[in-house]
Amino acid sequence: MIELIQFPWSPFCLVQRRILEFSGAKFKITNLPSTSDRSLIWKLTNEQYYAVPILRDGAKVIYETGDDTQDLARYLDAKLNLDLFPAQREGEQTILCRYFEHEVEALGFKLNDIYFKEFVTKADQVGFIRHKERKFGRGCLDQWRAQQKDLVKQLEQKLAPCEQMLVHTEFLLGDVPLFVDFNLYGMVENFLFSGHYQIPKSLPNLREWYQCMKTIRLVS
Ligand SMILES: N[C@@H](CCC(=O)N[C@@H](CS)C(=O)NCC(=O)O)C(=O)O
Repeated sequence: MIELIQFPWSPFCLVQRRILEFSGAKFKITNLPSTSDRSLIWKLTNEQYYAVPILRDGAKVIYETGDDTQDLARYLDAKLNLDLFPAQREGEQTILCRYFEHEVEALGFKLNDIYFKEFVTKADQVGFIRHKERKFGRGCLDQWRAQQKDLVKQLEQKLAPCEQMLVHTEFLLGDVPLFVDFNLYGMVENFLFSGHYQIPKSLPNLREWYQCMKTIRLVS
């Protein structure tokens, strides 16, 4: 059985989880014991990788080989016949995913992280704060909390082009879901993870798309 090794709130993990659910395949989720304990991933990848998510499928272990690769999604796509990466949409998907994983993600995770005490265990909170502050500077979580309204506004603006696309089609690139839809879904789901936010009212088509993406299943 395929195993997804992850954190529940991670945008990149939420992408893979939704693809697995969509596929209807049986899979197992393993959450790492703490945000700073990457020893399971380190061991499984022969000391090549420590980020989440990774996949284990029997003897195979799949991890991202580059910053903007989609090795996990492509593995699931091929294995489970999902058709999420049609050749003729490859360029558009690459461009859009970079936007989602960088511009959208950068706002969504900050807005979720400010509520970290509600989803990170007490024992793990110091590790979580240290991890954030080492990358974003001392007091970053307090700064994001103070900037919350502005960050939501910025996110709304970043999502506006997706709203424009979804006025015309049910999914981002047409009438079937492609990898871009799952990719954006993961970023949006991370933003919503704390339960303190909603998709802005100015984005009604995105709201509708999100509800659909949350439950959509492959019909084979
Ligand atoms: N491009 C990678 C990004 C993965 C990533 O950035 N994961 C984060 C958690 S959301 C992580 O584990 N970063 C390394 C760390 O926290 O030390 C993917 O799509 O999986």
